[in-house]
Amino acid sequence: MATSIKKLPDIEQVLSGNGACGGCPATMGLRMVGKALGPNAIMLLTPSCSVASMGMTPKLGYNWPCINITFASAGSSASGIANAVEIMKEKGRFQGELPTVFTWVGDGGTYDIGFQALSAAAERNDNFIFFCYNNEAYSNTGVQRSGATPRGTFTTTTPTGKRQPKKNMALLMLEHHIPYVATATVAYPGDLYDKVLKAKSIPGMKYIEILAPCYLGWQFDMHDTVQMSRMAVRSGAWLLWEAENGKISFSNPSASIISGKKAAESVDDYVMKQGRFNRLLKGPDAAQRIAEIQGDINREIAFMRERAKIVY
Ligand SMILES: Cc1ncc(C[n+]2csc(CCOP(=O)(O)OP(=O)(O)O)c2C)c(N)n1
Ligand code: SF4
Ligand SMILES: [Mg+2]
Repeated sequence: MATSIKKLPDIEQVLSGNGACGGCPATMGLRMVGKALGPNAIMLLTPSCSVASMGMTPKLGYNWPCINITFASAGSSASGIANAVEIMKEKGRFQGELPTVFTWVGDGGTYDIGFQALSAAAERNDNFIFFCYNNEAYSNTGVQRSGATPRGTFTTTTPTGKRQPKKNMALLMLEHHIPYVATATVAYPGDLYDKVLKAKSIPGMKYIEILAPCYLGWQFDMHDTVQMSRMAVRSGAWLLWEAENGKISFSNPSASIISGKKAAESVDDYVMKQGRFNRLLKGPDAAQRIAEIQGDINREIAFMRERAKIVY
């Protein structure tokens, strides 16, 4: 069972007064990550909402040493820092416990622009945690489509709805044979906390992706962030899973959906609550568009159910 929200440590690494929107899911997710990582960590960020939100030294909104790097280089920069601290320790220039090196990167910086460096770092099994907070678009620059944007979504670069399904990025990372991969989302903070705590204790490359429903891009009321996150999981549009040394397991409610104990909720309510979908669902092809979105979800559930049976 996941750690109860009431049992999470009081420590706050995300400080009040930062520049994020109210109800920002990236900031909520980072707050949980901070509770698990604690202060002894080094953070690397690519251009994104989380960089725009963090402010400038000496008034940083995040209570870690933070390094802003180029969009394409999260994987290689984190590899460099992780190796540097280990070498400093070996040479006696660093005392005490090694800091956890982690990246905090959006879906644009993960699925698209930073994929090459991320893939290379994973193949080398370098020792850091790569966090992708996935708000399913390039939000900071006004909501353009990314490889994480689901089919049927309105963005400024898909004004008639994205025609392609999203990638299964976490699964792609698993196929790099790294020791730990997990998905999470802000409506299940204990699940996220436990996964980060576990990742922190595992040497080598870890990949954790957090679904981050963004009111601006998804077009819902900002106080509904957690509800959207919960609806994504209950409809099966986002599956909660982890893989330790290649073995996949699901956490609830996804575990019940995968085992067939509980049916996923219909995607209609989830879709109709979001302007990014429902503004395109007024025409005569609405039923077909919803069926396409539901079809993508059903296919992913069926695929992950079978994929979880394979361990290698
Ligand atoms: C090479 C490069 N291309 C484009 C940009 C402009 N840019 C800054 S933030 C951003 C969006 C980032 O999207 P994502 O990684 O998903 O993070 P989010 O904004 O959604 O938090 C873009 C395109 C840039 N800084 N560098
Ligand atoms: S646009 Fe979305 S992800 Fe960006 S700061 Fe606002 S709520 Fe957060
Ligand atoms: Mg994004």
